[in-house]
Amino acid sequence: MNSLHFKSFENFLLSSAIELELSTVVKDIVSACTDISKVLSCCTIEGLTGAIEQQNSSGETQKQLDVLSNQILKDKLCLNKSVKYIASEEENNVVSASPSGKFAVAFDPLDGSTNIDVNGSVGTIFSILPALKDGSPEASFFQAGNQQLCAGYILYGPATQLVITFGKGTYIFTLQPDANMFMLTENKTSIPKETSEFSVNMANTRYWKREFGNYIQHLLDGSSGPRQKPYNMRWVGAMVADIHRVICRGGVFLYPSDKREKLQTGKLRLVYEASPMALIIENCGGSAFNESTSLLSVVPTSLHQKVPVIAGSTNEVHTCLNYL
Ligand code: AFP
Repeated sequence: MNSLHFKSFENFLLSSAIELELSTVVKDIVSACTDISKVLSCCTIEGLTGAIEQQNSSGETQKQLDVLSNQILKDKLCLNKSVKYIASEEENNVVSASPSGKFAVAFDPLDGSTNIDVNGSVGTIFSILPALKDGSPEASFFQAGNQQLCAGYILYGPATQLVITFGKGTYIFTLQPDANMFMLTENKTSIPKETSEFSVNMANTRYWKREFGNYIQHLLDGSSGPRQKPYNMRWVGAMVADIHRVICRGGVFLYPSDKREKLQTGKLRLVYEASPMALIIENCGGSAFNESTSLLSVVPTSLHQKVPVIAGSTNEVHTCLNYL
């Protein structure tokens, strides 16, 4: 790639007139993620793959790289005077940063970290909200997704890419490793409304509720079934990678609630996974729902709350919702 042809992330922030303080926070997140990307590229050689004897807020076994990525982001953001609160998948409670800060930052430092051991794609997801003046530290994160000032993710794949929205449009930047800079490679204005590709963990079939099972069965029935066309299926197992594919070429990403006790309200976390992804998807013309309402209107009631996610190509999302 000849970086001279592309606008740098810094120039994009300037030309889009993003407020200075917000810009500094976003730049710190992106800089931390550039560091995470370097750590990931040499993690096998440095022996950093594998789990540690510790569980995160959701009771999942943490990987060494979950903990390290969390620390890299936390260290960077705690030094930024504009950040008041930090919430992370890897922290049980809100971390208080700068008392005079204006922003509350939530993140999943390493989404899909079970892919690490097989050199598969992983990502970082983040959300920036206005920090509330009053109330508990948690209260700042108990705002509906439509209050987010910025949301984004970094995909650590063959190329490292940043996908970001400030509430008007969704932009894709690609890391130019030699220059250590993210360059604007796409202004993503739309996700196709129709699709013939779905993304779901089929191994959960036996746990699904009947209506959701019927919907998937009709996709599998292909041309001879009620949907009258063949559908393809893709599942990376890292939300960032699966959603990125949906953003690039359309599709529907599905993580429903199911009959298992731990998945009665879904698997994905609202504050730092579903909500930011919903803002990104809606800003390039897609739709993002739980099983009944727009994810952006859901007000969290706990920091690590889980929600079902049905997101992607608008017409397919609504067809799925009709079944439910
Ligand atoms: P990990 O971070 O534990 O790998 O979980 C990833 C994730 O939260 C999300 O990124 C995936 O979409 C989903 O879980 C995959 O879940 P399955 O285990 O059902 O494949």
